[in-house]
Amino acid sequence: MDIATLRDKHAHHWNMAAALRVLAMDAVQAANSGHPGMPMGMADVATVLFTKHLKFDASTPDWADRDRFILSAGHGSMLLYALLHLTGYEDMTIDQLRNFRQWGAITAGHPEYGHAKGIETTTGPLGQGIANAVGFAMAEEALRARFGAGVADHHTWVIAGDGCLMEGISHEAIGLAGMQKLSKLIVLWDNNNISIDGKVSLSDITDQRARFAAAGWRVLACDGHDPVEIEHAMNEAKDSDRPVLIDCKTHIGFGSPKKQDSASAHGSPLGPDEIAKVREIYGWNYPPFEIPAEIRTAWAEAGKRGVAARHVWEGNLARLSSTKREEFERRMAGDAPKKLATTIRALKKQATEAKHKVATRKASEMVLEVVNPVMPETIGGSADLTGSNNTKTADLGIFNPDNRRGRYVHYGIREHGMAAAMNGIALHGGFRPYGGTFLVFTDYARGAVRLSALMGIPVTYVMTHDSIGLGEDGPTHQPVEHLAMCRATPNTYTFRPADVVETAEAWELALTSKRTPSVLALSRQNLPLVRDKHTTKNLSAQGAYVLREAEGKRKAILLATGSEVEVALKARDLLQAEGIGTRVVSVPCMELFAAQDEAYRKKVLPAGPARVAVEAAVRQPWDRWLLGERGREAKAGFVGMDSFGASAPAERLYEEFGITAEAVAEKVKSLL
Ligand SMILES: Cc1ncc(C[n+]2csc(CCOP(=O)(O)OP(=O)(O)O)c2C)c(N)n1
Repeated sequence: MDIATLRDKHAHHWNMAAALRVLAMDAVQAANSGHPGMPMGMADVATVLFTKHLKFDASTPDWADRDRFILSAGHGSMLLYALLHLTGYEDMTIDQLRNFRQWGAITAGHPEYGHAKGIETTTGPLGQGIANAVGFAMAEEALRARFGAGVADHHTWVIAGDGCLMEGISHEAIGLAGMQKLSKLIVLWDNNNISIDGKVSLSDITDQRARFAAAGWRVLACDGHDPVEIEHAMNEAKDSDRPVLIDCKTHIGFGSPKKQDSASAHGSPLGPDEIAKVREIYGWNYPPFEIPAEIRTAWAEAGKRGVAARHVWEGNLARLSSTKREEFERRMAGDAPKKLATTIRALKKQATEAKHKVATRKASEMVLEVVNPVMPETIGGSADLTGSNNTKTADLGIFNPDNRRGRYVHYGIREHGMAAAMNGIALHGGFRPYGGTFLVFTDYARGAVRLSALMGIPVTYVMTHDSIGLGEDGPTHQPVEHLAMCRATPNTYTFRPADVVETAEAWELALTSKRTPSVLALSRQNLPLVRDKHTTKNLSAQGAYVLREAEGKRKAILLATGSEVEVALKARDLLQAEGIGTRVVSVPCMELFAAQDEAYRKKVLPAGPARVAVEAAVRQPWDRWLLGERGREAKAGFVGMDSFGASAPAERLYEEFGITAEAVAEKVKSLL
């Protein structure tokens, strides 16, 4: 539909949509940076969605049963900010729009979760939003199954562009959503055939409709500028038994004489002359950031459409039994149940007595066996490595279209999709997702893992087979740089527990974290229990602690994590036998150790003794603990990996790569 017809036949709709377009165009111009083309292209779709379909109440952005709106095409952030502003989200003031992309403004270049109400997830890295949405829709299904449609019954709407659909992660996401029959997930595809380099056909000829259909989606289409067609498609989409793609045919930079349908509309300001022309074409005679009262009122009305539904919902929630309501509220708040601490303590005590010698992946399963029954909000899963990651416990049941009460997800071989879906589940609220793969495939999940950290959401990554200790699968499967990568990521706890006790402590910390994701790096091979004295206190919470004190004068400190704590303890025996007093420090989590006060860190790592760290991975993250923190280069050494691993039995690999007690003891002696 062209602009003249729209203005003629759908004047009211046109003006409402024009308000979005102009705000986007003007804010990008004011910032002298940003992406006007996408908001100008999708304004009609967004207007129909927000005025007719989206269930929300701008006065109560946290209403648990609101529809979720996810702008997967995050570069079009001004579309979202304009919608939030016009519908009356309190924090999204006109000044925030004026300050688009400026220091301190909540209107960041790309929508950032936590900056403004109504931003459900951080988007910008293309494909993440659509993959998060799968998690949102899964969480909605699971919450409804547990608490009933009276308190959980909402849709997840996504705007995704050609870029989102071209990204590999979208394939993982749509495959998972199709299999899961997530009928309340609706993706609005901004099909404008333009990306940054030019026409999409420069790089892609995929039949997207066929691709979605092949994955089990329902596919609808509309003219993305015709409000009647859009509304019709949305009505139909809400009545589907499968997830729905609506192919919205649009024009990027709609109405810009020079830039419409071209890549030049994508990511730079239109310029004052072009903006003046667009204003004329739109019939918009108001200065920048001024919205006429009538249109402002109509948008504010849209922001209140959901008030009645919210009241009904509040009544429904109030009518739940008090136990169920409190459980709902606890879970939405992300608070761990009181029983968690006692459960972990009991397991630690029992493990200390039983002296279990198990792989930490097995230890993790032992923890989950006792935790999952007392934490009904956990949703576990694995990217097709369930039997290796030990992520499934007896009580969970499988989450699938026939069993929405199931709490275990077979994510398939989709590490990136799994991580992004877990972000969505966590963001939705009511659940604590954890999911497993091999540590080496942290790479494959990386885009979404980084966003867990950036958003500050407590997803738990169960990353097993954490070193050359996995043995015969060889260097393709043996991580060496991955611990460094996880530790280099801000706001991420990288745990590498040494035994059952530390594994239980790491899980406790992961499951009580509110704003930090956790990576649990777990061994394939069996490890002895090194924490032989029971403490109710969670020692791993300090990040590092003295596991064995030196006998006699302390001449050396060994630092180790995970499977190499055993190596360090053996090295200590060798050194002590020669009269070299040696302390062993276990370092299950460097980030938590770094967060301790100076006095504690000094107690664990005093100046003076030689320091040797041992970890079957690259040295990079260790330098602070070896050279900094009162350490000295002349008295510091590292025993670990400086190359990729190899395919052989684990014991042979440890010998060949020189990660042995003897090598550690020699290193210490060379430093004394
Ligand atoms: C993972 C990722 N790769 C690259 C980019 C850079 N980028 C931002 S938008 C864009 C093109 C997107 O095209 P499309 O989705 O069609 O958006 P439109 O041009 O229609 O606004 C690219 C490559 C990104 N944001 N994320």
